[in-house]
Amino acid sequence: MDERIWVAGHRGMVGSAITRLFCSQGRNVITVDRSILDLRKQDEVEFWLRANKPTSIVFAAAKVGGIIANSTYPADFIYDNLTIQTNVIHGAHKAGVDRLVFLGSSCIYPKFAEQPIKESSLLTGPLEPTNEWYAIAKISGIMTCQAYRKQYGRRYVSVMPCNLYGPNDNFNLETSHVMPALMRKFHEAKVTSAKEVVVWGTGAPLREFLHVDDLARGVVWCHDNYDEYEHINCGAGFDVTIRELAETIARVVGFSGDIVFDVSKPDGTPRKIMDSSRIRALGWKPEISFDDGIASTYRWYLANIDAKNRAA
Ligand code: GFB
Repeated sequence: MDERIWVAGHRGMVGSAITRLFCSQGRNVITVDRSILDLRKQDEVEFWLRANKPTSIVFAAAKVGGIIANSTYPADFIYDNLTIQTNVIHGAHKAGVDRLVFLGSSCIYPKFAEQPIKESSLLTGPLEPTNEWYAIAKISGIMTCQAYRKQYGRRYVSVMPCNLYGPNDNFNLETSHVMPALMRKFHEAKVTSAKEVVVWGTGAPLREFLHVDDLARGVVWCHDNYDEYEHINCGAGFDVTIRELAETIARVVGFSGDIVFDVSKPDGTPRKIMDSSRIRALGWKPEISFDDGIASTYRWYLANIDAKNRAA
């Protein structure tokens, strides 16, 4: 049978990286725009699946956002994510699609999980309150895949990435994650000769950052080879404090003013580095260094976001 891989969420940072990689391998990816198919509409999803007959699905469609977006819009985060993932996973089963890769997030793990966090830490303690609605939706996604595997023998698997960054990220300061937010803040401070940049929280939390092209290689590998009940971690293997991240971005961007911490903003979870030894034992490892990844993402930002803003 000819391969037809549906990458759901192909316009996002993760989905676009996975689509690029599949296409570079000469593989047949099918996509559908949000304006054509609203994944929150069950009937439409099931109709589209019957009509387009993918042979496999990579589920990279999600309502995502940074720490403030997650805690400000909890209803959107839990409703959108639960609805779209349930429609796609259940619809895939009904349409006879036997293979699906579900993408989650390291925020599924308990706030005070033992570090580095093993896959087996799932559901062993309370979640981080700033993103528990998103986390509950993603945990439900893992278990939905497991349910269809257990009851129907479907080869549905789940991959958990750490914090990601790269081309096609969201650079909106209200809703973005920390990496694109700081890149934009430092860049704008440089071009306006501002004296300081405000960074949220204390600067003490640790985060594990992986370039999205490295994640894409892990996801494509799992699509082709991973077929286990348990979800699998996919992380960079090191973490940095938010202060170190801010200093690195300031250096790459060329901002030499002050970095000020706004402690009225939340820190979120203190640390969430994952134990990715299982996927490493299977042969995957990151290839893009932290400094190179930040530098190339900043070049992408200049060429795509800053250039667009200046033209507007
Ligand atoms: O990336 P981020 O929003 O999400 O924030 P999480 C990471 C850390 O960076 C927090 C700090 O301690 C923030 O307070 N930070 C500093 C900033 N300055 C900024 C800024 O200008 N913008 C942002 N956004 N943060 C998310 C979850 O948690 O991680 C999601 O909310 C998801 O559910 C995602 O799991 C990967 O790492 O705290």
